[in-house]
Amino acid sequence: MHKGLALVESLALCFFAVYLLQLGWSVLSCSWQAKQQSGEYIRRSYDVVHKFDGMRRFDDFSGFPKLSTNTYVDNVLVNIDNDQNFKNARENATLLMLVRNRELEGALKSMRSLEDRFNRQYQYDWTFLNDVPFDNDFIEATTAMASGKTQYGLIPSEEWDRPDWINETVFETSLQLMNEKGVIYGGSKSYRNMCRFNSGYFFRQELLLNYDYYFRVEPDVEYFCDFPYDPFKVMREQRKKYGFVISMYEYEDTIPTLWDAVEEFMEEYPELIDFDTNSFDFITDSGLVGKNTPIIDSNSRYNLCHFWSNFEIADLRFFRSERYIKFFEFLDSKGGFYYERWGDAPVHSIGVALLMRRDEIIHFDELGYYHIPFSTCPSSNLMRIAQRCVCDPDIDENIDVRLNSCLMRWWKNGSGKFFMKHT
Ligand SMILES: Nc1nc2c(ncn2[C@@H]2O[C@H](COP(=O)(O)OP(=O)(O)OP(=O)(O)O)[C@@H](O)[C@H]2O)c(=O)[nH]1
Ligand SMILES: *[C@@H]1O[C@H](CO)[C@@H](O)[C@H](O)[C@H]1NC(C)=O
Ligand SMILES: *[C@@H]1O[C@H](CO)[C@@H](O)[C@H](O)[C@H]1NC(C)=O
Ligand SMILES: *[C@@H]1O[C@H](CO)[C@@H](O)[C@H](O)[C@H]1NC(C)=O
Ligand SMILES: [Mg+2]
Repeated sequence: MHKGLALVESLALCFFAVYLLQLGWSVLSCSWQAKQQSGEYIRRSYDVVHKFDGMRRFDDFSGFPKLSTNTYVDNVLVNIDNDQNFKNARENATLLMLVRNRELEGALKSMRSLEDRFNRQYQYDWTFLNDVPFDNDFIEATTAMASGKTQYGLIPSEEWDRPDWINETVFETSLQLMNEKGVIYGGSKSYRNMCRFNSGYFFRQELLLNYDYYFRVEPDVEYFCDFPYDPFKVMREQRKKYGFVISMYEYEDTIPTLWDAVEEFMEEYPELIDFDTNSFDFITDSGLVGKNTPIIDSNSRYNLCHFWSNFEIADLRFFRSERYIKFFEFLDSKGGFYYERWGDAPVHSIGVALLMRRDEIIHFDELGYYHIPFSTCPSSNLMRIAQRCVCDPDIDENIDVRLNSCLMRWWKNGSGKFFMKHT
C-alpha cells in the first residue's frame, strides 16, 4: 500500500518536473521569439514613424511641435503668449458665433474642436452674438473653453426683429403655405430673423467693427484636421475676401423670387458689377460638369449654387462696403426674407459672386469640416496624415464627391483648382 503510494507520488513528481522543464523551455523560446518579433516591430514602426519626417509641421511661431495633449493650459502656450513675435503675427480677426443660450453644449463642442485644431496655437478672440442676453452659465462655460478673450454682444431689436413694413397678412399666409409644402424651417419666424440678420446686420454689430476678418462658427460642427496654416493670414497675404469649404445647390422653394430681385439689382447698379472678373458664371452656368448633367432643375437663370455659409472666413470690410450694403438693402426692400425664406447662404453667395473678383474667393480644401448633414475631408492621404485628420473622404456624407455639390462647378467656372496655399 505504502509502496504503491510512493510510486504514484514519485511518478507524479517526475511528470511535474518534466512539465516544469517544458514550461520553462516554452517560456524561454517564446520570449526569444517575442524578442525577435519586437525587434521586427521596432524596425517597421521606425520606418513608418520616420516616413513623414520631411513633412512634419512645426509651429510657425514658436518652433515647438504641437503637444499630443489636449490640455489648453500648458507651458508652451504661456511661452507663446509672452512672445512678442507671436502677438504681432496674429491677424486682425475674431471667431464669431451667433447662438442661443440653450445651444450651449453644441457651442462648446464646436469651440473645443476649433480650439484643438487651430485656435489654441493663436488665441484669437471669440465673439458671441445673441438676440437675447447671454446667461451666466453660457458666459462662464464659453469663457473657460476659449483660449483667447471672449466678448458677448446683444443684437439691437431693430436689427433682428421683423420690420413693421412687412405686411402681417401676407407674412402669415406665406408662412402657412411654406409649412404645408414641407419647406425646411418654412414655418419658422425666428429662422427668418436669423437669415436676414446674417445677410445684412452681423457685420455692423459694434463688437465686430474692431476687426477686419471673421470666422463664422456654428454650434455642433466639427473640424476634422489640424489647420496647416492660419487661414486669416492666408486671407490677408493672398488678398482673399471670402473663404468657403463646401458649396452646394439651394432648395429653390425657399427663394422663388430671389433671382428676379438680383436681376433688377444688376440693371439698377451696372457700375457695381464687373462680369470680366467676377464669378457670375459660377452661379449661372448650368451646362455639363465633367460627364455629369446638373441634377438640380432651376426655374431661373440662377443655377442655385451657393457657398454653405455655416462655415465662412471672410473680410468684414467687404460686407461693410457700400456696394454690399446696397445689394442687401435692395433685396431686403423686396420683403423676401419674410414673404419667402431667403437664406443668408444664397444671399452672401450671390453678393460675393457678383461684387467680388473671383480670385478673391478661396476654397479651403484642406481643413475638413462637418455640419449636419454634410462633411468635407481632404482627399489626399498624405494630407490627412500630416494634419491628423479624423475623417473618411469616401463616406456618403462627404459632399464633395456627390452630385449635389457645386465644387466641380467652382473648379470649372470659379477660380479653378489650387493646392498648397502656404509655402
Ligand atoms: N441667438 C440666436 N441664434 C440663432 C437663432 N436661430 C438660429 N441661430 C443661430 O444661427 C445659426 C444658424 O442656425 P441653425 O439653426 O444652425 O440653422 P441651419 O444651420 O440652417 O440649420 P441646422 O443647423 O441644420 O438646424 C446657428 O449658429 C444658430 O445657433 C435665434 O433665434 N437666436
Ligand atoms: C396687406 O396685404 C393685404 C393682401 O395683399 C392687403 O389687402 C392689405 O391692405 C395689406 N395691409 C397693409 C397694412 O398694407
Ligand atoms: C483692425 O480692424 C479694424 C476694422 O477694420 C480697424 O479699425 C483697426 O484699426 C484694425 N486694427 C489694427 C491693429 O490694424
Ligand atoms: C464657364 O462655363 C461656360 C460653359 O462651359 C464657359 O463657356 C465659360 O467660358 C466658363 N467661364 C469661365 C470664366 O471659366
Ligand atoms: Mg446650423
